[in-house]
Amino acid sequence: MGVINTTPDSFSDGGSLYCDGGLALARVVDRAAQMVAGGASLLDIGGESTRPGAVPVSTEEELARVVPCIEALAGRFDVVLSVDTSCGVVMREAAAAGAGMLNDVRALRRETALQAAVELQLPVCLMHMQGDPGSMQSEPEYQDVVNDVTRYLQQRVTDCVAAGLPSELITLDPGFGFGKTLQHNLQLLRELPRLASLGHPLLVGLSRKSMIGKLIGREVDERMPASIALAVLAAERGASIIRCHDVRETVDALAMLTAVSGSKDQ
Ligand code: 7PM
Repeated sequence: MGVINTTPDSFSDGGSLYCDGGLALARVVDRAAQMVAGGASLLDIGGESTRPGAVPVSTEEELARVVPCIEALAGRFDVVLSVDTSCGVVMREAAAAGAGMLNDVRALRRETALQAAVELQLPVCLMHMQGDPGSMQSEPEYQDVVNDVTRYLQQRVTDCVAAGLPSELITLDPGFGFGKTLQHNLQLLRELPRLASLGHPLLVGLSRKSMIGKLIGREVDERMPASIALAVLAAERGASIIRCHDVRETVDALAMLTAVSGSKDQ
């Protein structure tokens, strides 16, 4: 899953999709084409910054960023377009524009988002986050991070299924960096097989995240090798979808894992 972040302050691509103060659709299409050529099968389009300390954007602003991008990409590439949003209105408009998956860092906890997902009957990714983006990185605490995240996600599945979302449509995500210390993130990655045993596909986003900066002191634009290592480690522990910025490099690395863990005659 390639990340297309349409926020002007995107931490890793620093508003590189912008030109003259506005979102440049030609750049979005170029970036998408690059990712598809690199082997992406999903593109995740987000217009709300969920970086730690981020201030919320209005629904209008989110719509203005995301919908034109989805319109520009839909039908152009043979990939599923995922929309990274927690807002039911954005989910509906994105789906109408051609999105085929919903990625919600708030796991459909907003009632309007849950309603939209149930009506749209699209695949969804439910992510764990402790707190909200404004405050999540101030001293996150868990009894046992793997247990707590597992139970949260299990409860969200139960609630979403009860509301009418088929279980087969649900992918789960531990939410690396969302209300977690470095040690929490490492523990979740180490014990990812326990999350995989919930029986839903797992999506992970580790690409360029601050845990890499904390471990090896690299700036965001120097985190690709470490991101790829984390992607391979996550895939080996049961992740099915890798959300990343450097698609071609990550796909190449994952092909090595597939080859080594594949059948004898491969
Ligand atoms: C600043 C900090 C900007 C962090 C953007 C981010 C995930 C996600 C994001 C994830 C799922 C980023 C994040 N991360 N959705 N959206 N899982 N499902 O690194 O880990 O892109 S935003």
